[in-house]
Amino acid sequence: AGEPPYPTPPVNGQRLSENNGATLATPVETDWNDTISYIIKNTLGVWCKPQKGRWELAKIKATMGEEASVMLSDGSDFTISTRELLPANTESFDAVDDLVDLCYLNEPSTLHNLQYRYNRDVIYSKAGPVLLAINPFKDVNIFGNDFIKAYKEKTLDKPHVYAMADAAYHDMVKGSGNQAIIISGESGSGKTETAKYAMQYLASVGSQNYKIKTKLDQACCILEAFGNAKTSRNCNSSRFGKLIDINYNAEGIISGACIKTLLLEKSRVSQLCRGERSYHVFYQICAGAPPVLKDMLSLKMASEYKFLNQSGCLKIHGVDDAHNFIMLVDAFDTFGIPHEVQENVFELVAAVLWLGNISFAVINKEEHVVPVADEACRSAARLMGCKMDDLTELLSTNRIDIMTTPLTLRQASIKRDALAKFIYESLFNWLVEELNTSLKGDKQHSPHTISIIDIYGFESYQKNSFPQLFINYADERLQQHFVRHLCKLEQEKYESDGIHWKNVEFEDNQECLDLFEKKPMGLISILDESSNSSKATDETFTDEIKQHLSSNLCFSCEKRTFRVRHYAREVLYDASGLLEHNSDKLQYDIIQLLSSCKNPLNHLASGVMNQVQTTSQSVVAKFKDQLFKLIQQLENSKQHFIRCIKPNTKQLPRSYENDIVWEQLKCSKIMDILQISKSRYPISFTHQEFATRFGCLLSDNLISTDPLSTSAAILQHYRVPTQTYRVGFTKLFFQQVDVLENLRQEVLEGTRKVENGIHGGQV
Ligand code: AD9
Ligand code: MG
Repeated sequence: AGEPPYPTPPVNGQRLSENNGATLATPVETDWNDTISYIIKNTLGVWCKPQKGRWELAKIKATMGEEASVMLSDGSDFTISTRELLPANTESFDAVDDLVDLCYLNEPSTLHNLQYRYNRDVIYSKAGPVLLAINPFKDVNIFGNDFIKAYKEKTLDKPHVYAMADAAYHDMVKGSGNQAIIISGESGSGKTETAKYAMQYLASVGSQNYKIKTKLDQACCILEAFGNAKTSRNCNSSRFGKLIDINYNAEGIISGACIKTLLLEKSRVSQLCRGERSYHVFYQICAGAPPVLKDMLSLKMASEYKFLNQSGCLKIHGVDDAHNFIMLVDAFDTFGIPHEVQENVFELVAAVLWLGNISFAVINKEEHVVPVADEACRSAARLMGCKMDDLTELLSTNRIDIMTTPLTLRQASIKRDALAKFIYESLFNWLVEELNTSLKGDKQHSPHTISIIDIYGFESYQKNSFPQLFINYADERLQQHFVRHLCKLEQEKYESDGIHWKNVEFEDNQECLDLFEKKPMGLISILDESSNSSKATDETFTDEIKQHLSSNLCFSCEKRTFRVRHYAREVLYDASGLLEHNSDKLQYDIIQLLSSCKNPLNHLASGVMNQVQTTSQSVVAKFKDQLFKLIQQLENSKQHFIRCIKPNTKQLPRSYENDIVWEQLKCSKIMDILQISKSRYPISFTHQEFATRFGCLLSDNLISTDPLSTSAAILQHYRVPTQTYRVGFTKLFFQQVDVLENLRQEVLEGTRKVENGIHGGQV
């Protein structure tokens, strides 16, 4: 073997600077002064922060006790405490594919590596078992058929979502059961795009079935039109969570797929924040419906609808809504949805818009109101397929059995919005069912599944309400799953088998999850109970949470607001309106009216109506159940993790902000995962498994009846370097076994003989 391409440092970990904020314990600690001497001797670089600014590379000129005189690349020099220096990797480490391979694993080295790659459009990197994907916010030429082919044929082996999808596929084919690709990251970090690329790969690697491949693409188009919207974080933000199961037959060929969704943010239908938009489909239909359809729906421009024009934002820069409408119809056609049914769908979309335009007139001293009998009311009733009188009555009175009570303006507006939201939600759920019916294959002959999970990402605005609460709770749950798998279980596995292991301390987010989930008094239980109580108000709810949750370290309550310290960041929530959003009880008269409608709406809504009538759970309690089922499905699969990272908050290409990237790496515990991965033994065998598998490498006289003795003989005989494996009570753990596997193959193929006393050389 020749000289290594870089000087070997005296430590395999790195020194921690007190101010770098990460909890990087090193498996082997050595004296920092030794490292400094080593750096000076070999004229290696260090990282420093002149004037607490950004990290810069420097060379140490001299040291005086605890201080060092360093020179920056522009030739300037200054004096700094050696404690504020961090070792830099040599240039030969620039752009390593896996951060684990960095010799020094610290904040500036990690950020430098990712930025070096990002500047060259290399958006994927590995962080041990996790694939990191940094959002390029522009087209990078690394996707499409040629790349799929290259990853399929293994002529490319760089980190890529295709490589991860390929690994999942091959694990499945080789018999390791169901697989799950779990994509997480903040809002706008690129989860949904990444999920589509994963799906693209899985659809082509396991398919001669182009129909399903196209359908999967088109399903995304439909779901995004109805379930995505522009927020201030992301112009195409997913407002529902999704899990797509792709089913394969025994030969590894796609047989069908199934989409499962998590709670749609339906408040967006009637209420928008400044600068945001409602669901894309509304703008698409207003901009792109052909004249005949427009007439049929009495459709106007988006700017004419109150549900759309309230936020002062109707267009997204660079997005052609009219063109996207044509794409949507195309997608419906691919799914074989007949034109009359498509018309029914569009009638409902337009009905929702017209409902939003219904205004009210005061009719008496008590301020009771009735809807104004104008174009809005007429169109809404016509499109829903009900009599205008019935709609007018519904929106001016509450009817329980034979009792009717007139409504005030506020009550009538709430009821109108509830009706619009219910119609839209039913339509969304119905669409998902339609897609599933068409994607369903032969379940009986589909023993394997690869699931791709893409849910909403963490978000925080100036004003945060119910949607942020459930989105951030879901993100918190998924983060725990991520950390549990990659940090906790990994370390427990070694410890329980008696392996000496220097534990990497990491902060998990159990305290925050307890805040939400604790029974009987967690945020979800209190919210659930208050929503079901007729006496509860925003004030009593705030009092309750203050009283019961204040001891939780992640919680603090102010007047009408409360703060939650999420793993990602602290968020200030507005307590008012939470109960109303959460109770989601549909009045019986709304259900009755909808059932009598002529539009196939009554059929579309029936599933949701059944649910409404049979369950008394509040929205968030139902959501928690859905989320738990999803996590359970993940637990029963072999998991592959992708972490998406946004390089800036402005959704801009070619902009990489160190602080923003570091914040995400730190909170998501990527640095801890790296630390664990650096000293990890990913391959394991029980003593018996190892002895049986590699026993063929030993001559008979060296094989013992005790599997551990046989295993030890193999390791000794082939001089497997001791630092590459560990022997536990029940298992042997390895960093890699490629060489033993190759030897075994040669023996099995008869190209190598195992002779008594002759070892195969150092392995
Ligand atoms: V949210 O939690 O649903 O709000 P996501 O899903 O994490 O969010 P999304 O995938 O929608 O983010 O990505 C945001 C935008 O980044 C996309 O609309 C693209 O404009 C951009 N993006 C993301 N990934 C890529 C990519 N691989 N190539 C090019 C990308 N652009
Ligand atoms: Mg998304």
